[in-house]
Amino acid sequence: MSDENKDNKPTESPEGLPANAGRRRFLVGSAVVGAAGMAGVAGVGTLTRSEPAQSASEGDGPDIHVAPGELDEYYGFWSGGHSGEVRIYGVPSMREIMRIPVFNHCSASGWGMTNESKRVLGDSHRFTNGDAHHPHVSYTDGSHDGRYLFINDKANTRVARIRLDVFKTDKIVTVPNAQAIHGLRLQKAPRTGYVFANAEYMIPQPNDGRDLDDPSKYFTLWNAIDGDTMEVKWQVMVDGNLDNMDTDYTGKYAAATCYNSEGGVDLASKMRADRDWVVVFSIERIEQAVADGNYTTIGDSDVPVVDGRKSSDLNVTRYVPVPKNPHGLNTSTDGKYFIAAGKLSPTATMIEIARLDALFAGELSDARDVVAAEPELGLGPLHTTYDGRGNAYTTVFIDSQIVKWNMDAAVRNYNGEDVDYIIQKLDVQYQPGHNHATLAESKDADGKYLFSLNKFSKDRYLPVGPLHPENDQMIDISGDEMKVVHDTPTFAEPHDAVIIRRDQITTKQVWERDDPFFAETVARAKADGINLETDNQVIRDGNQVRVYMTSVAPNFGMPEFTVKQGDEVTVTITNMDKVEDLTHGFCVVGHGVSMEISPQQTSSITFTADKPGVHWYYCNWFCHALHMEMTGRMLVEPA
Ligand code: CUK
Ligand code: CUA
Ligand code: CA
Repeated sequence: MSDENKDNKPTESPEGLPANAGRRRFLVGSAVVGAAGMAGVAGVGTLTRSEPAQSASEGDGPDIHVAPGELDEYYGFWSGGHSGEVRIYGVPSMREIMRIPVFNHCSASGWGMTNESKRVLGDSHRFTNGDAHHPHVSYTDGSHDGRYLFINDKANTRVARIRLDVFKTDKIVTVPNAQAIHGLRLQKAPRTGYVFANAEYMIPQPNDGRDLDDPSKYFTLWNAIDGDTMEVKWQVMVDGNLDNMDTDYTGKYAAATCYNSEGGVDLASKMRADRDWVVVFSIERIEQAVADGNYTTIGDSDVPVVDGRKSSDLNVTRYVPVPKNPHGLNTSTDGKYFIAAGKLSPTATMIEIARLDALFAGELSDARDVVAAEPELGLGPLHTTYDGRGNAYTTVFIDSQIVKWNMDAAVRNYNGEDVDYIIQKLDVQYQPGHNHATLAESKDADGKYLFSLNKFSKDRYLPVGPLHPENDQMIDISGDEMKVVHDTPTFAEPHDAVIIRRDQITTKQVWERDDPFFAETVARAKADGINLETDNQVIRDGNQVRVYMTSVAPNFGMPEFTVKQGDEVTVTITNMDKVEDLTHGFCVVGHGVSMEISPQQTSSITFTADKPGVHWYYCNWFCHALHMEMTGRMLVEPA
């Protein structure tokens, strides 16, 4: 580690000039003021900062340029935060390849408008917002298997599954008896398996108007969803709330942070205790309790609820005290540790997974005996990632740095050896939340690139008014020293990302006609006696009118159709083009109707023809030299 970095002094640019000294000092200073509320309450004292030691334009990083026409090495899945979507980047180019609408509605693809997407959204279709934080790719034996991506919705308490063969959301479940799904992780072995989801907020149970202002009666739940069926299998009652979580590499244990052991409902009371906890879940003990009928249910829900509170004698959980208001929890890729970041404590707590059997068996006198080390890292530790070479990288929000540290050295230091575990502290711009290194949520961590998902971008981009993008910085970690090599602005607001090798995903470039995504629509057509691949026909069923047509560039199968004012019209279109990348669209002017119809896909959309007259429809994905001419008329006869 270089001394400049250790002392956090400015480095000089090659020309011998301090890098943007005055301007940066001012802006970094203001970022710290923003964070100072947290620092102040945490009692960590006044902060002083110098300008960043390194910026992207300095130094000689690796060649991260991916030439036009070349493909990236990795897929990066970025959560879209309260945009409700997922974004796909190529890594290392950071070219945004695709957006997948999940909890949001999408004007381009018709997500939230088409019947196929409404079936996925179910009852929660009425919400047009979501808050997606934690994307995770399914596993087999601790490696990503590229089947699915799962992601939480904090805003409306949902969990979604995205198929990685077609990059479409195919299931969304609303978790009952819960409010705000935050931490979400997957069973890593033998496979996914379970999707575990933390419900963050404590509520009366059932939340039907009872105990409104009696927080002592509130509690929250840790939830297990079957990744194959997307059904909620069981829930576990806990003390305190639940923030982030992770699972081990054997399928036996999971652990979640709790920042509100106090059960507070206002800010001050959530910070009263010096220690909160990490709650450790024994998956086999929970399954056993469910199998033995040792559960209750809550309200209208029939999901088994197992008591995992401290007072329970079922022994399905253990509460490990850790310093004040912990946040991120990340399993080291060697499978040895759950590492909880301290947030209001400058430490991270390493919980040794090998000691958990003894903890559950009651062989340890103190739950703290599972702590292997508690290295001091800096101010505001939030999340940790790994390089697969024994090093951990923790974001420190208030210090605005990535701290690279060695896990073995931290354990030796904790055991009294005089050994330094901090390897390097790198300034990032500015105030990082999650960080994520390539393959670092699997046993295949390759220690190549690390992303720091910074909450503030300040001066890093051309100004665009009061609302700023976030700044996701790519850091080369392949060598001894971390180097910032690229900045990517992102819109509201990636919390987390997952990066896997491109060979771990196999996609279909053209839909298969028997794909379950539109199976119900196909079945409906069949019941109407329609062959979707050849027929262009209008079926009237009372005031419900079903319009079936094909599309082949640059033609819709029907250049016009006639309905009556007030009819409920369902237009079903099958794109008979087989050529890769030949997507059509269908948009009816003035009716809020828009949808994607990719090659060999069947898409349908339902709307009311409430205005008499001529209403043009057109293809809205550019498909052909005569794309503009790919139109038709809906003739609406007055009632
Ligand atoms: S997170 Cu959800 S508040 Cu640190 Cu995983 Cu950003
Ligand atoms: Cu079909 Cu544009
Ligand atoms: Ca607390």
